[in-house]
Amino acid sequence: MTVSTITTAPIPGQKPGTSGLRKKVTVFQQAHYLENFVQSIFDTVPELNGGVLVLGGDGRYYNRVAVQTILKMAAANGVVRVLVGQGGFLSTPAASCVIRKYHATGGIILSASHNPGGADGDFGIKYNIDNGGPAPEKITDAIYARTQALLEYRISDQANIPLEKKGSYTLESMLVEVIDPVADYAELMQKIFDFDAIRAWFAQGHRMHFDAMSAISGPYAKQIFEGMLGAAPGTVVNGEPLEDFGGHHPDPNPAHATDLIRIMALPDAPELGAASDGDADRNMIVGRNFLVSPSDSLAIMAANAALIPAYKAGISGVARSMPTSRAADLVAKALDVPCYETPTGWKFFGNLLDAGRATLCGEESYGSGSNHVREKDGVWAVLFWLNLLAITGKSVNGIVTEHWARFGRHYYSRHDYEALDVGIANALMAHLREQLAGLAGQCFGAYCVAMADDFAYDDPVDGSRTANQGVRVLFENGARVVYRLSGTGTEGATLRVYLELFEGNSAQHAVPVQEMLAELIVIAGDLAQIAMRTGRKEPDVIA
Ligand code: VG1
Ligand code: CO
Repeated sequence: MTVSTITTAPIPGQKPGTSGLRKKVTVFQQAHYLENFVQSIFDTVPELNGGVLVLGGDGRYYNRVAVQTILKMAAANGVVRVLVGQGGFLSTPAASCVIRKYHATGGIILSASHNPGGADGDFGIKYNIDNGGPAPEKITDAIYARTQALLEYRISDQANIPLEKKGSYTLESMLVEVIDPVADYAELMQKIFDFDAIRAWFAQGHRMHFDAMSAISGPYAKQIFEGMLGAAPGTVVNGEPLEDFGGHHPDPNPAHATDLIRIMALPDAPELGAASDGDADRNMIVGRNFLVSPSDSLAIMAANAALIPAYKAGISGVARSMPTSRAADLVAKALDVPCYETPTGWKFFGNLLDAGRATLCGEESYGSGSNHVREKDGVWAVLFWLNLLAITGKSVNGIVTEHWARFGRHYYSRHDYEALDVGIANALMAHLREQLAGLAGQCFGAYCVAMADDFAYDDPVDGSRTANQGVRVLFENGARVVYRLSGTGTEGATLRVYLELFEGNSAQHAVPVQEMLAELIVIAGDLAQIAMRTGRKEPDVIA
């Protein structure tokens, strides 16, 4: 048993994106690739020397190998104790929960979330700080800077830890505790929601269909929904985490959760349909033949939060990422609490949650969460909806349409153009930015531009400024188009176009989304010259 110092050289391109460093598995398999990044974390966060680390991932291909490597490097870098999920598993929200509960120094989460897995798929690694949330940009920037100067890393040569068995082990002088990945998280959920009411609802014969998409939410969903809440066996499908997610994109949206959509359109569909993503931090909520937009889901949660035990005293505020629809803003106004608009990515919510300025947060990308952890949380969101159904006796469709009748409806859609040439995508964004100054006052049919800018965020807690977070064009009639490039992809560039239109008149609320947005879609395409510049006639994904 010896600790070695291995000579290495900086590897270019190890810059974390919206949520950690994501690359093809084959890139991570290159010599020193993972080790360099992990050593850069240890060098950037000196408190880990003598500290406690939480470690786990979504079980995708390379998870097991990476966990063993990181354990050996943690031991060599002076970590005193590591809590690692059994099998190397921890969902992203569960990792956040465990970091907080055991007052860990930080956590390393292995996931590429909604990106496909397998030997030819994607892998990812992310560092979370002691509040349980993703490291803020000043830390991820410092980690990246370190990768560019790194010349050596430290690692133990001790044998692998048997991750399949819960228990305590030692690696050099470091304690490794292999913990139940579900237990702490399930206990936390019980404190938040009315489990008795949900249990009674299932006992009355109500049904749910949860598609874990062969990803990490499966063990959590099975234990909580079927085990603790009495949902019928078989409620959770695709509940075994697979290294390649069965060959699918573990991305809960209408483009990838097609089985769920089909089942929820059948005449005998259950009351609630739901799905989660690779690392179980996203959620998709579906009623009978009825899709809930994630932006609406956030607004509805805020409007009904007082019905949930943990939030019955009221919420302190709401936060949403900039591209997320402004439905939550209207609810915050009615509740007389602030609504914060942040850049895309959960790391921007951490300060607001820590400061008690926001209780609920959400993103249009099927993510929502609260101050219970510092990550978005898929199973939590499904429990929130179950709790609402159980205590109101209403249907998903009923809750949403009543919400629209009260607040109006924000028609919303996101159009993604994937695997674009990086140069073309950057030029498209640059062209949009060049037009910004002259856009206000221009009209496109009935759509007149009120304001256009490149979104920048000033964090009200630590005063940091984050610029260039997406081009937004606001129209006088309340419509909005946002353009940004994805920061999670591993192939070329992905252009996301976010479209939003407010309709206050309930008589119009049954119009299909793409039909309602048709004119805005054409304007958005023309403004950015999407077809001309990319050669694409249609988006790859409509969410
Ligand atoms: C996407 C989503 C963003 C989300 C991020 C991580 O980022 O748009 O809202 O926070 O993924 O989610 P981007 O940069 O590709 O648009 V997860 O569940 O993939 O960790
Ligand atoms: Co995710």
